[in-house]
Amino acid sequence: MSIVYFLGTAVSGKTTLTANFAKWLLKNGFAVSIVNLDPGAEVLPYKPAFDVRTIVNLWEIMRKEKLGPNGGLLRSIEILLEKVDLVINKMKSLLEKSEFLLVDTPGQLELFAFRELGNKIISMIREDVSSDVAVFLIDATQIRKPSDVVMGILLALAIRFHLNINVVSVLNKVDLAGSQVMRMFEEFFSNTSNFSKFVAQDFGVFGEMSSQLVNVLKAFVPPTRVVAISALKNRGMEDLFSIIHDAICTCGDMT
Ligand SMILES: Nc1nc2c(ncn2[C@@H]2O[C@H](COP(=O)(O)OP(=O)(O)OP(=O)(O)O)[C@@H](O)[C@H]2O)c(=O)[nH]1
Ligand SMILES: [Mg+2]
Repeated sequence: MSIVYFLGTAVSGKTTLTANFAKWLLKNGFAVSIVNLDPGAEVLPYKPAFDVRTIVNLWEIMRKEKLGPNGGLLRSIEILLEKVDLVINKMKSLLEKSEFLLVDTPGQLELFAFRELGNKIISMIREDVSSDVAVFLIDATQIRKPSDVVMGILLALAIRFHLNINVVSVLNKVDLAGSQVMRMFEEFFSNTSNFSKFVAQDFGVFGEMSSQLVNVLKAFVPPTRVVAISALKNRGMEDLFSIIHDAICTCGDMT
């Protein structure tokens, strides 16, 4: 069985993609379960087999501890960390039922990607699964200039380092973005020296630094393609499956 974590900045489409990719997998004959790790989720477009909201209730925490939404979420993540064994046991109980376990993560990227909880969950469950991968969603509507591409790839790399997991980057909401956004990503991977010159113009005083950053990133980011999808319109699901498949096949068997 393989486990796929969906990560991304706030509102990048994690929950929509979790729901629609699960439907796509089911339609293609795979057994799938979904886990919701977002204590702040309201209405979910899927039925989770395990939902952290059964362990922490954000609204109750906000009320009891007199916290706003951000403080409440942070506190919820701390409570989940204290109860991480329970979370892991619940997740492990689903492993035998599914070929794929899809994990929807909290809205704010840092809560899962850069704090202890994400790291702990991934490492504790890893011994029981044949492979795992993180899908990092980049919101295409937020990419306006080449330096935004650099920032997206930098974030993907930071996630890989912090969570110690193979990361595949996916450009979501392409139904709302112009084709030049995808072209900028392609250029980064296929013609780095050109991209590096391009980004230097874009950044003004930071030009030199950012173009050097492109070369550093290129050295550490595995040569891959960025898949363009629309989670909402169900576009690019085959490509997404293929890139996930490639990523997890490098770690062993697929199921
Ligand atoms: N047009 C378009 N809208 C999308 C797409 N994916 C998600 N959305 C919309 O973006 C908004 C946020 O989607 P979610 O799936 O809730 O995103 P999320 O990353 O889970 O959001 P948080 O967990 O709240 O951070 C919703 O209104 C979705 O309908 C897409 O591919 N195209
Ligand atoms: Mg969500």
